[in-house]
Amino acid sequence: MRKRVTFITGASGEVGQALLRELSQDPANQILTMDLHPLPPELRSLSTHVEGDLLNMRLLARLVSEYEMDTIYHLAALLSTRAEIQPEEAHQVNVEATMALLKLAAEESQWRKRSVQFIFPSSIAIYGMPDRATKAHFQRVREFEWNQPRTMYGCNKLYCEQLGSYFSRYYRQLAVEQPPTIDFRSVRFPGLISAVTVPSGGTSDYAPEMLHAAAQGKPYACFVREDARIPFMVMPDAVRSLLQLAVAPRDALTRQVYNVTSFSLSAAQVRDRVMAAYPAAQISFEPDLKREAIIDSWPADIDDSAARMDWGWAPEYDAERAFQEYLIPGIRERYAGR
Ligand code: AKB
Repeated sequence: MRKRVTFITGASGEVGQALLRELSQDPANQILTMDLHPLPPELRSLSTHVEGDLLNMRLLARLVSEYEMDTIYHLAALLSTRAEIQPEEAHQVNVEATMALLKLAAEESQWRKRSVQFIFPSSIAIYGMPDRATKAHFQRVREFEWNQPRTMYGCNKLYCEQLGSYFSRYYRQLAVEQPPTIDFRSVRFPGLISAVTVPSGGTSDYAPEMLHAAAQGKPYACFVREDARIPFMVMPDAVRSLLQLAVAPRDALTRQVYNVTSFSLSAAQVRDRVMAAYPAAQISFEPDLKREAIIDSWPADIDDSAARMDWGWAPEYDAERAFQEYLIPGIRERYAGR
């Protein structure tokens, strides 16, 4: 008898760790996690963890023989800056591994005659504003607008949204007997900020980096100009959006991919909030024009009204609460005594 589990890929990453903490609050959840890296020691008791590569088909086959996956949270990805440095590897991780998992989920759904749920975090990187004037003009972008990414990561995420949708509606559409399809659902995240973990390889990383550097008394040179602006969300809201979308009644969903967001801040506004908490922080602006151009191609804000309407999405933390009640106290605790 196979063990029924919720499967989290990329579990050692920022979202993975936060999601694992949250899902494991319910002892009824049996959780299987996978990542190239081990989990941090404090999370090791919360799941059965497999250290390995999603592109290792023999390993995936072994996991399917041992576990029945009800829900897959497929979080493993190479983020936007790293994907520009290693585009082929990014394609393998971001696209080929997603394809392998979607196929696995479809075969599982067919075998057990019940949909496997597939939850996929996408990103504001799927948008591509052509220039700063356009970005200033079209402030809040809807799901179907400006879908012309300028990064490998953005292309990968946009394609995988489509692939997920294909696997949930048309996979093996010419077969005599139509297999049950997967239940694919996706959120497009803005830049994420956690009080507990520090990101790596993303382009929105300047905001969390600024904050974590200030908390450690380290100087920080921000790699975008002061007026560069994108939307952000704190990690507890990001995790809540994934969990809330997963339990939404299927017939309430009018789309498969939803924008979710919380607040939009310029880099200078992030600096001001950090300085209010850490007045001695040394923050300068030394733009890296190539990374800054990526930020300029992402919208200043996104419209998440479809998520609000269909499944009651609303962030708990606006900018004020995010900094005052989550980020600053959480970061103080994280670095206390160091
Ligand atoms: C990145 O910067 O690549 C990510 C993202 C916005 O998806 N944080």
